[in-house]
Amino acid sequence: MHNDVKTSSRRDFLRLSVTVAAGLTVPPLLSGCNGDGDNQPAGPTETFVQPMDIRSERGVLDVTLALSYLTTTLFNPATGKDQLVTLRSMFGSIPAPTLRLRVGELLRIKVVNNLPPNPSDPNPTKHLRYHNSTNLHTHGLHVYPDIYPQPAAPPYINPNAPNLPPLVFGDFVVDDPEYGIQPGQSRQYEYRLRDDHPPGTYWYHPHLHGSSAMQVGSGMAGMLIIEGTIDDVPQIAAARELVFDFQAPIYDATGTLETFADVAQITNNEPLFMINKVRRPRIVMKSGEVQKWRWLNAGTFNMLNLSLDGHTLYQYSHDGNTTRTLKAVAPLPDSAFTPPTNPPPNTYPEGVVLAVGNRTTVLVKAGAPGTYQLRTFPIEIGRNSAGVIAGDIVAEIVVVDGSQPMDLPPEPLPVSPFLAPITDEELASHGGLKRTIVMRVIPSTPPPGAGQMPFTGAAATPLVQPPPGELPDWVYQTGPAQTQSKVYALGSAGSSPSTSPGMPSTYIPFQSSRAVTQLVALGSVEEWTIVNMNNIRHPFHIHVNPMYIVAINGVRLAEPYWADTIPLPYNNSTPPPGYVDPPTLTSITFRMRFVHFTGRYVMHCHMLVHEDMGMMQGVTVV
Ligand SMILES: [Cu+2]
Repeated sequence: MHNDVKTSSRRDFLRLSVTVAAGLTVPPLLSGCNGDGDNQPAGPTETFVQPMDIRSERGVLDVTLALSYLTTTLFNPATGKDQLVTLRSMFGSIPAPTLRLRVGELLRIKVVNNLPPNPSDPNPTKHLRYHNSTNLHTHGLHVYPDIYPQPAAPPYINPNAPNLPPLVFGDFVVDDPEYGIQPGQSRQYEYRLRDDHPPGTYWYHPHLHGSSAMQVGSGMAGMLIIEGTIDDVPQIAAARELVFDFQAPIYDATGTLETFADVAQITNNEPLFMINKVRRPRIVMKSGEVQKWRWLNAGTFNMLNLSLDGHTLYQYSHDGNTTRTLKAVAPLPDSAFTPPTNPPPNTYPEGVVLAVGNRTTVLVKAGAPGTYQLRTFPIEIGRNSAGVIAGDIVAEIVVVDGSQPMDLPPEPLPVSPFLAPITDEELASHGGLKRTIVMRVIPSTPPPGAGQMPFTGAAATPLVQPPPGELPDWVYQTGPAQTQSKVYALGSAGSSPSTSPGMPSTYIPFQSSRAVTQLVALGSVEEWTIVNMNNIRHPFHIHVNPMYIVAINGVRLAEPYWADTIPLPYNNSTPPPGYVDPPTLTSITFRMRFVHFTGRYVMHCHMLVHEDMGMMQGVTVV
């Protein structure tokens, strides 16, 4: 299925001193070739470019990801011109390469941090000073989250220290920012995929608290594809596969990204998306051809609401979780692309919606010859018109004459037994444990506590105040008004039964060692409700174990589904005078099985600026 290795490009990569003990496939600039011959008549030129593709060999994908600055050109939507930028990259590439392996295989990634030393940064918020320290997260994977041999104690993070045994890291992100992979250091990660791991579209990116927005906003992200039985379905195997890394790199007028203020100010103002570093690429298809498109929102803030003119999208996987049936998503009407100036809320039609961090896989069957736009339609990310993300054309599809129509796959599609529904009976048989967690942004001045709406959904719990003299460590103070002097809190608000062990009951921002941590027993099955007290759609993400979404705003879903990231509904009510919180609450409710792995991991808002400012909690499974 994959294109031949392009040897000249391979030499280019080797010049980057990158070790690749695996199959490296570099698709050439594709020119409408879908495998049925090279003798293409002259036609429209395809400008869609696939990321580098590194595949496992003999059951192992062993790769070294060197981190370095990359000087390259990017299309600047603000000026309409290409601009020279110098941004942080993984593997000398934006986006980072696609890593591809199969269910049951071993993934080994050595991160070598060749970035220059952390600059001396006067930011009063300490954890926001480590722009060039890093770590790695494999988003969506159900893998061991801790360190081998575990549990390693601080300073567990320095594998280069000569008097420490070599450590091997699982999907471990609970670093104190001071002890991440510092410039000049390296770290070995190892992820063993179980045989029942759901095959699908995942991704990887840095996750060091305080620098994740700057690094992902710089372009440090790549797709991670786990292949399995779904990919063996003949009609899916026959479809040409395109990888779409939607990214919106952030940089200042000089083409660099060197202060947290530059990412903090993108709230509601993120640059426009590109696909694999190309602005509005053109894809050429043949009429009747079926293609498989893997989509990843690797931005830092904005949502995507995707629809292809004149074509139904057949979605069969969300966040790597396949479904038994194809979900047909009809094209949205042109009229919805330019909404009225002051629309009432909740009137935006939805295509395929991807919050930051979400992935989806769709099949598309090319219709009649012609030119079609792949668009992201306007979508509300918060209350009132200021919270609407504008529509945009993200790619152009040119359909040419074709003589060999292809088929969509028959249903049902194969689904891993790992994704069996979590029933009421299963939850009850494990004790019916429930927890409530709150996402909430609160001003730190006037003093915390002033003007906060009481939390009425469960036992009221106060925001834990910063210790005397430590406010600067907790709260981002120096940046744009929309983000400064606020506490970004992920708090706890009770449990059922109220005696649930391991349930803290405080609002406290993630501050390294001070983070609230949910203690969970291995093998337990629980139901959690995440409450949103703000009027923005915080996307909630939890590591290691996927969520089985059963209710939104307390209303049971007719068709529960699996996800690892979900944008919460926003509050549409206006805060009363003197208050910052709306009087109503929104929520999602999901169930999880805490199976197979003990260890330390996190849950957080995937608006990475919010995460870096503290909207995160720990989870420890014992
Ligand atoms: Cu958020």
